[in-house]
Amino acid sequence: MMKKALLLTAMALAAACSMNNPPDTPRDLLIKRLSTFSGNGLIAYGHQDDLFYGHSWKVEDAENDALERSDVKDVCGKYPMVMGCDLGGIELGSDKNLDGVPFSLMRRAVLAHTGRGGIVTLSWHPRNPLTGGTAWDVSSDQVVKSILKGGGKEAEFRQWLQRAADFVESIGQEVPIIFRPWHENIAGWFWWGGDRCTAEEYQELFRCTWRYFTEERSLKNLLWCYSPNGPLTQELYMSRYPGDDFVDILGTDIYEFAGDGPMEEAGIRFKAEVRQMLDVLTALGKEHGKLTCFSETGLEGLTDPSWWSQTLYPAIRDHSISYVLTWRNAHDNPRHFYAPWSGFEWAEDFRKFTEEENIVMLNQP
Ligand code: BMA
Repeated sequence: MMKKALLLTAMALAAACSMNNPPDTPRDLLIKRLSTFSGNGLIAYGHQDDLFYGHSWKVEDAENDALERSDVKDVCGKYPMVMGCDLGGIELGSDKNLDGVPFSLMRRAVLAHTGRGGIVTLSWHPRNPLTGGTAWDVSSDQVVKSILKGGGKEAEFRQWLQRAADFVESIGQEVPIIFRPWHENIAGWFWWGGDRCTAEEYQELFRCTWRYFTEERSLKNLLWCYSPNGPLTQELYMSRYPGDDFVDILGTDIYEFAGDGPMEEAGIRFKAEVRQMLDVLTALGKEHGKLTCFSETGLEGLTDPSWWSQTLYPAIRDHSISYVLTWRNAHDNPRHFYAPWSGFEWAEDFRKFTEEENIVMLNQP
């Protein structure tokens, strides 16, 4: 515990002492912070939608709630260092995201979490711009093509980008954010994934999103994360990579699925997949000078009593990833959760995980 505390103090001092250089931008500071984590073998823990709702509660008053509740904090006394949020729905001008989170609440929670010293990452499950279906509507392989230059749906898609950028802008440029659009793109479950578009179309989608936010809207507070589903070989991982100019963090999403088979085997398989994929990310991170992270993971319903100590932790502990994020605890589906909650019978295993020497939580008094 001492080692982690000393390191974090040294980081704060180092930031305060770099006085003769041009001031670091919020983006620079977040890059440095994440690099200090990974450079020192520390891994920040993250949880999706942490402040909006939990296993059996949700924020009712979006405008006034103090945003102090968190399933993670209920269990271990600390907030996760990283909070994930999802923009899905913003593209239609909706006031709530696809999981019912008001965007006004999201904005307040991003400010509350970063105000406490936490880090925020945004994903985006936009609807299908061609069919009007959800992000999971993969009925057409013309969708990405249709929203690129000359594709017919270009103007409409520009408005979607505009609405997403308006929201990011409304948070404020002083708040650095990890933005992770067009994720899990090697698999075929999203309209931007797999063979629903060509590699060139995917790359252009990522790049035009980057150009719109960075150049047209001058949103310089974003760190861009590329996060295909894993596990993948290095070759496959890079097969749709948009390029070093458009990416700051190499991530990956891998979940454990037990299905009907034995839990132990699923855990062994997951550990092997994660280690292999994180080895690939570490090598690519070095080669391309990029940060790395384990952008999404989890075991739905935490059906393995020792998942954190026997599966997740051993799989990640020797890898220099800046953070690991487990998915959301739905308030309206008792089986859809990825972090423990107050009263969960195996919460102690998670508590132990958060107390590991190299796992970083948010030390909020
Ligand atoms: C999925 C599930 C869905 C949710 C979506 C976006 O993995 O959790 O219920 O709508 O993520 O958050």
